[in-house]
Amino acid sequence: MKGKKMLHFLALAVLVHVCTASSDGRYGYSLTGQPEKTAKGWRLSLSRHGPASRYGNDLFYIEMHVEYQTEDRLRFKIFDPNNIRFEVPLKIESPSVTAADTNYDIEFVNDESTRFKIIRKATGTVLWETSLANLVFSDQYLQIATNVPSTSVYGFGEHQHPSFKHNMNDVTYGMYSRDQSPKMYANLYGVHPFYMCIESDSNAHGVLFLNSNAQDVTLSPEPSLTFRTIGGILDFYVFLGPTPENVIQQYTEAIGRPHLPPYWSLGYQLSRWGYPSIDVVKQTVKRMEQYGIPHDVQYADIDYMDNNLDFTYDKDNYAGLPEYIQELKKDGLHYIIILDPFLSKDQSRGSYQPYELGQQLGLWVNNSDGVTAAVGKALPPGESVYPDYLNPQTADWWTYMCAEFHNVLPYDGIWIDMNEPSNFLNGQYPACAHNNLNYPPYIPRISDSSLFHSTLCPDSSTYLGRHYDTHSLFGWAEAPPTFRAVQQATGKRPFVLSRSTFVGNGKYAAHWLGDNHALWEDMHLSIIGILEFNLFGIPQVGADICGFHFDTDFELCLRWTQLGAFYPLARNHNALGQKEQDPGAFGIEFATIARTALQIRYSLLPYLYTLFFEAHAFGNTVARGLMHEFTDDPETHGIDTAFLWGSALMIAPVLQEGARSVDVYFPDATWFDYYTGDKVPASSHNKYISVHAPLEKIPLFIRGGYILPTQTPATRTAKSRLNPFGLIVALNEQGEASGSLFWDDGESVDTVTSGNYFLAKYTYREGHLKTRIVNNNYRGVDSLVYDTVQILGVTSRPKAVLLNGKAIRNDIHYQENGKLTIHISAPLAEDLDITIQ
Ligand code: MIG
Repeated sequence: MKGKKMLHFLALAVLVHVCTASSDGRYGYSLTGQPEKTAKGWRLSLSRHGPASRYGNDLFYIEMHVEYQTEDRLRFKIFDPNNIRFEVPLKIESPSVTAADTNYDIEFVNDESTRFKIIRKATGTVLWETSLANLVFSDQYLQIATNVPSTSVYGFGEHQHPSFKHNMNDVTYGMYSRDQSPKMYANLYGVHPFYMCIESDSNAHGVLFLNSNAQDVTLSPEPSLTFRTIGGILDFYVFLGPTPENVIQQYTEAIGRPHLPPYWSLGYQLSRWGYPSIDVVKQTVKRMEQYGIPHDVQYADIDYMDNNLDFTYDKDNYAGLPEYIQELKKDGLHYIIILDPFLSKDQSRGSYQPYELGQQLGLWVNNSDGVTAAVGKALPPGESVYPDYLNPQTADWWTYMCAEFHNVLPYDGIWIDMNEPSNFLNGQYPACAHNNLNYPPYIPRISDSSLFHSTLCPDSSTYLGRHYDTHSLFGWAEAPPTFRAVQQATGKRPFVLSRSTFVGNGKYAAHWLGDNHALWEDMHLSIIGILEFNLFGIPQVGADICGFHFDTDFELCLRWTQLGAFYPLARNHNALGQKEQDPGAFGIEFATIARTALQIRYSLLPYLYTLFFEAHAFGNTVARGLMHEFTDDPETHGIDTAFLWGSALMIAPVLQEGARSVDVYFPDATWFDYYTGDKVPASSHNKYISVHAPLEKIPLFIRGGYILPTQTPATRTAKSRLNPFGLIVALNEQGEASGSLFWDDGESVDTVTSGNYFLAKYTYREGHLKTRIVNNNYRGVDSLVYDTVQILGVTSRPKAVLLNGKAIRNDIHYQENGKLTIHISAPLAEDLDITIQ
């Protein structure tokens, strides 16, 4: 800054430094005039220097608006003040005035490189530093680069990443929604241009690049990130954390908090593409029952349809399906049907009403003429059209069609597939024209280097503009009307499972990681995908348990079932032509082990459900990496072979064939073996310790300091929900623990906003376990009881145990490892007070 004059602007405790020396940058942009104060922050005018980029149509004047949206959220957008360019139609609420007491400062340094910095006030760490001299803003190529304060960078999606913590060695990831089986580095089904970075002093921040155009990002060792997109504007949101959980809370506050899933959807879900008939479905369901394996959801893939046509069912192979669904419901099961977005326009079969209606109303994605429907080829016979879900009328029609279909098949939830959107042709008929939308000057690092491979032509027209801009929003826009349809049709809390997702979809949909392979490697990679979608605000996520493509095998499927029992979304699914892989398919040994793993899941569902409540209400993650909780231990930054449910349960699955032990890293905390209650010795902390993992066991550890609500499992959540509750009280070194339980009817709409729930907080200190009932507005708790309290880490055999002041005599069991089990019968709806003397 030597020899340069600096101006300080003081606005509501917000500091903007501007050096006013004239810029002689040879390219890029520099500041013209002074930053102008606005109600929300600052406005800066930028003008271009030097030669144009090689992509043509560079803008001479652009504007940058900085908005101090909240004390932890800063937005800056760089756009064309003279022409409207596409902006993602996601509403992010922000106050109309600048936030006071922000945790960030911004700084402009107007030297040759015109740098723009975002600084964490508390530490001075520069979170974002970009040189406007390197900025490119042409019509179809926008590029901005920033230094990042460390190499602990996570996120960006959707891809199959080799590790949770990114390799920063000049790796480029493309983002453009695409129907493609997960393969390393490729752009996949959804688009999430969001990353989180752990700074070197363990603070964390997150950044959203709100842009839906085809784009890529390069991660380089400086460390730095370079964003390139081929449309829209440069619109960034920075979230200050400072903990990883805070980052995701702030991120989901902006983009929309995840919905509260129906309780039953946390149960075990079974699916398969290729149940040849309803009889095979029936046999499979029966087999689950015979083995007593927990099972809450049965899926219908396209097999149920008549000729792969939406809103029909196969009256031959699936004769009696409506009645069978009713039977399943009586038995406490739930049924989810798949729907594809494309509608066959093939008239040879006679009138197909869903198409006719949409055609009359003109609801499709159109060709570039804006009038005639874009026609592709997909699963149904003949040619297909694509509903333009961005059109509110299309959304209404879809909601109507889905809700009407509930009168035919009384489904409980809808699975929306192929919504990238997928097309078996590369572009629609007759072919994509040679123009700068279909063949832009720069194609980001995406598969086949094509914007229309397996989808529609970018110059197609949609309600909000060109498919070029809205392509990756197709599935995003399909989720809300599907969500509304399920709610309308069932009158209950909806469940929607979507393949293509975009920023903010967690409000409406769960996600599965797509067409993985029955390979050990894919099992490991699934953990990374699950942790990433928790960062993206879509915590209800899972991978196809046992693998989709390829035949699975006994050991892989068994280990995967154990791991899958701890996916937030636990769904077994496989591809047409593969051998059956439901947990009953491999005989009694498999079934017994699978049952044990799933019974553990079911016993922990009250804890899992409470985590989903916290995700919904506060934006927490459900499944999280160890680095969320042990951020200042750099060893945890790279761990993606183990993960946590919330703060308190570590899952350390076997990920290798033949392995009968797992090397588990124990960050510095108190840990208890879930199975025995044995305390992990302090000498094992901050180290990898080999843990015994025979075939029948997945290693699980409970973290001291936490109280987890449990419930006696059953084969359906409808039943387990009525069973007695338990508490696992895992003490830390101070002999303390805390936790909570959220409970409601599990299926009504908006129980949280209407307050119709029960919420209890538990604390344990100085030998007292106490509850505080924070909310008591769900009368379903009145018939529920606690029957067990397990306390882990008790230092000596207690002399007496009192329940609400009265000594309990017989029902106490103390083990030398410090595990105390107390059997009680106490109402859930009343304060529980247990004293250990
Ligand atoms: O062209 O509905 O990812 O889960 O089983 C395949 C059949 C279409 C792709 C989905 C997969 C599903 C399959 N679908």
